[in-house]
Amino acid sequence: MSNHLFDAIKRSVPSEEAIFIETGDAQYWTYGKMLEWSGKIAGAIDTLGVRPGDRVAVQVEKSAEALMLYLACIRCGAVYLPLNTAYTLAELDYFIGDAEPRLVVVSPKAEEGISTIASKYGALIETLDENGGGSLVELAKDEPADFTDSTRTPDDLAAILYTSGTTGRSKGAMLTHDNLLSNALSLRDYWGFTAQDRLIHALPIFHTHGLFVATNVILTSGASMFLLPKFDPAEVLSLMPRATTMMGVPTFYVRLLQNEGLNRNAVAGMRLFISGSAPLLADTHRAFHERTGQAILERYGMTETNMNTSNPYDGIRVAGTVGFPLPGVSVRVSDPETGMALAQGETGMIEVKGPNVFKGYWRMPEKTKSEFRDDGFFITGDLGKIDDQGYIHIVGRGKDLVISGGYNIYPKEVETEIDALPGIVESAVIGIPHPDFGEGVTAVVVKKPGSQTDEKTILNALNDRLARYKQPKQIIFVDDLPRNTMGKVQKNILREQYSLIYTARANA
Ligand code: MCA
Ligand code: AMP
Repeated sequence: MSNHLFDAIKRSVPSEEAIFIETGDAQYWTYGKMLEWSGKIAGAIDTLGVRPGDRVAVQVEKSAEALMLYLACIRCGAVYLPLNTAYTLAELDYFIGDAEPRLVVVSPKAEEGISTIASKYGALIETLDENGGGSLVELAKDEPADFTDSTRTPDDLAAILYTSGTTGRSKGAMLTHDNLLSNALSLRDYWGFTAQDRLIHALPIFHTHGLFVATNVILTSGASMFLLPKFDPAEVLSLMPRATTMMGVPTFYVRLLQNEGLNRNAVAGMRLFISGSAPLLADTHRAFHERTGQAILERYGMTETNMNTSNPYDGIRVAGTVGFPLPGVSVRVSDPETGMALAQGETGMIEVKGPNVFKGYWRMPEKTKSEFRDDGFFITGDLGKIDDQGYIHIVGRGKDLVISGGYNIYPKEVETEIDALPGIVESAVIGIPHPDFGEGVTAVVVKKPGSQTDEKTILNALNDRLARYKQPKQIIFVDDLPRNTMGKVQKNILREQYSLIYTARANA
């Protein structure tokens, strides 16, 4: 009897008394308490009737208890399905309908709205609040702490994470126990994590970065983390003297640089700053180095693949690159059309293969097949090259995707919503350089003649349909969209034409 991921976590526990989590209100979670509460919650889920392989969908605020719920699912064999807290009811309806979870866990304040959706798809509903209360915790209190973990092989599913699709429909990426464990162990060793590390954890816990990269690396190192509800530069700076490492999206570093408290002294005890989820501008890398003497380590991953490449821990971290393939991961660059491997230095499609790569998209075998080459390499949709030193550069995206503050937005999804509004002919959604979020979601819209629709009307209509971070930061009205001879909208022309709108606004 073994549970592939949780057995490895148990083997990494330094002692029952060692600290795993410190929350902002100076509450401590020891590793012993982690074992006890993940076991109790696993018991509660099991008593509710959740069986191995059943999905448990979770949309809750960040808390230590929420991480216990993730671990409880791993222990009882359920498939953990985290959902962004910004998702609207319309978005949740799709995810719950598609994944058909046995149980949905939500914040008490969202229970009323979501319960209709849960009952529509035959799911049970329980609550968990940001202070560690809620009906699920009440159930867990009556459960014994010594839960017998369910047997899970390396190939069994541990989680499904939804990523939006270029054609509109979101796809559930199926991640196995070994996808998560192999990547966590690899990152732990590559980045030199030990039980002495204390990570500043200010990321959300419903995406790969904050959930798997941060949490699983800490757990498999027997280390500890400061679990913060959100990113607040002043709070992060105040914790640095007691921390050793931080993981963040580029916006974290941009915002830290705006704080005068960031200097060599403030980071003296920090051994590593890691960035990922979106391109870190070389300027940000240089400015951070100048101010602190520390070179941010940039790495590259995807929901479907966990982490693929990383700049070296020992060695030169080159700004504007994502480093080398992680041990055990193969990366190649191919011709996007033919799939033929390209020579070193040439730009093409980045493809990856390794134990980190997901099992496929939930109930989408055709889609899964079309995104893999016959020899098992996954086609990332990212365009890049490998330089003569072996460093990988991401130079663009073959997929129509905007990344804003580390969140992905698929233009097609936003365009579909805008185009359905009265008075609209069509729209093109693009990402434009944004000083804070890296890229700002921008909609270029053509109205019907005589239509009174304005920016406010469109944004109000999107409020119930799309999570806030997906909504355009600006809407530009035009008479028509530029098209090529095939009739395809030329987004590159729009991106160029409006490239300065956010920087101009910031400098005004
Ligand atoms: C918040 N807003 C945003 C974003 N976040 N708008 C666009 N993009 C965003 N990322 C909206 C808010 O709803 C609000 O809207 C307004 O912007 C200002 O909010 P603010 O308070 O400034 O935002 P915040 O709460 O400080 O959040 C910014 C943030 C956050 C800290 C950058 O977005 C964040 O934590 N991002 C990390 C995302 C992440 O973990 N990605 C990893 C995905 P209004 O005022 O109009 O209401 S995993 C991944 O990508 C792969 C696998 C990988 O490689 O890691
Ligand atoms: P997600 O769908 O959230 O998993 O986002 C994955 C995408 O984020 C990748 O396919 C890349 O386009 C992008 N990404 C992640 N890390 C980096 C990075 N360090 N540099 C550039 N793009 C990145």
